[in-house]
Amino acid sequence: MKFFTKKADLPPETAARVPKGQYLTEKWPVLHYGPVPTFDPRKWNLRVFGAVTNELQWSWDEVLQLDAEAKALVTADMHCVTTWSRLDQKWEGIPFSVIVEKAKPVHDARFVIAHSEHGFTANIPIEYCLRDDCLIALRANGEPLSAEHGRPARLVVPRLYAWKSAKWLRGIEFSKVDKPGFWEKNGYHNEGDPWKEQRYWGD
Ligand SMILES: Nc1nc2c(c(=O)[nH]1)N[C@H]1C(S)=C(S)[C@@H](COP(=O)(O)O)O[C@H]1N2
Ligand SMILES: [Mo]
Repeated sequence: MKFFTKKADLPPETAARVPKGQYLTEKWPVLHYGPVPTFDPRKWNLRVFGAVTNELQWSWDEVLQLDAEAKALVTADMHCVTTWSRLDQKWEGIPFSVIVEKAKPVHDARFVIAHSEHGFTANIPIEYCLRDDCLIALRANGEPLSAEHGRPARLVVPRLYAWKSAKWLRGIEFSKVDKPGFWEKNGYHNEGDPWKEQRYWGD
């Protein structure tokens, strides 16, 4: 079995969904920097802070409550800058719009900074998070997120390269100013639109 398929070897309708320079994979690779964190539901929380009217902090039980109240189910393609793409990934969880409704970012908040375990951050122009395909995912492809894929919660921003979809999410910061994150400080493009091939600094 072949794991990576070139665009040229795909039927046209599938090839059209794979951005330039990407290969299709059937398997779901695991990719991140550093160790996989452990999840302790008694200690875990999720903060929403920064340029907002209401700063918030939710326990794991409160996140489960939010998940029961408003569900997002998003089918989206996933593009990693290291050139693999996976189509029709199914994400389930809390719509990003719920975070916005509850925290009320100030009118001139322009960026979302995802904060994860071990100090990992990713910066995202706010408009990508205000789209209806952005969510805090608790499940992928019908199963709770596995430890390697971000248990218990990850941000999913399908329109940008997957490094912006921060695994092991612990905080959402709204900001008036940009704050380049881990990969953005280490050579990756600040915005990371796969359809513009914004891979690295200078692209
Ligand atoms: N916390 C954290 N999230 C992260 C990363 C990371 O290093 N740390 N790497 C990103 C990168 S580069 C990619 S391609 C995706 C991969 O997600 P997956 O392992 O679920 O396929 O996670 C992203 N989220
Ligand atoms: Mo990546």
